Amino acid sequence: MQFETEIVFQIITLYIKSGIETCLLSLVSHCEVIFFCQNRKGNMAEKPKLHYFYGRGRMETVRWLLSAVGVEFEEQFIQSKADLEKLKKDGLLLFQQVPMVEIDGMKLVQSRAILNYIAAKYNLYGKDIKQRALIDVYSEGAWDLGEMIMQLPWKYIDPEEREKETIVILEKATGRYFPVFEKVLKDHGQDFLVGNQLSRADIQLLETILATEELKEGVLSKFPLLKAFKTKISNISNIKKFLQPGSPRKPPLDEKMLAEAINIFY
Ligand SMILES: N[C@@H](CCC(=O)N[C@@H](CS)C(=O)NCC(=O)O)C(=O)O
Repeated sequence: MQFETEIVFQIITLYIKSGIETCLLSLVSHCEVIFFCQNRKGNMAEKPKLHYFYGRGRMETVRWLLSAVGVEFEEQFIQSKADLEKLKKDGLLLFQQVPMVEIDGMKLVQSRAILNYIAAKYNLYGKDIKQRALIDVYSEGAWDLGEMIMQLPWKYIDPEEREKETIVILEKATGRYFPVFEKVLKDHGQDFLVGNQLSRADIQLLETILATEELKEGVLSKFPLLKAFKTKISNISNIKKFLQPGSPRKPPLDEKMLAEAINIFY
């Protein structure tokens, strides 16, 4: 503000000294400077900061949504129990849990609350409350399947049990979840799940489809519309970028990452 006042003062002085034309020219260029500075300030303040361990877990969908809308973010990785304890001791985690996202002056926790906020802020939540309800229904369906996959290495340490559970999950994917989404796409014949525009439901469904395919290639073979949906959503430019190597997208949890995560949380 001080800077802006100073510029106005300079412009008045210029008007007195050199007349209206020089003064107007100067006004235009100074306004550009002010807008540039304000924009930079705004953007800097808005860059969200994600606190989680280096893994997908309950933060991955947050990374997906932000990336899909082209919002850059920082990641503060929790690498040890001590890192997590420090966040707790500093009073930064409302329920002593992560994910936590610093965004717009808030320290948001609860993964779904974080996703709701991002979806609402970046227009991924439909046009009215009915669309929003439908988007919630589809996102929650995708989340339920995704959560089973995410928890697989945590819950089933024994390889044989993990194998058995993988089969159960795949049966649920192809018997319960994918048929619903295939039917939705068939019934309205549109490119997106709700309201013929991109919403969090499309992004969350794509995330879950890809995670399911990591369990078994070709799992979409009986779902032609979901296959086409996958290709279409994957090719949206921000999403395409996110799917390329070097993006903030995290790999599936391997044994090493799992051991590190167990050390942090248990
Ligand atoms: N309902 C919460 C659950 C969060 C949660 O369970 N976080 C785990 C890591 S994924 C955690 O912080 N565990 C440490 C603890 O509970 O002390 C959410 O969805 O964000």
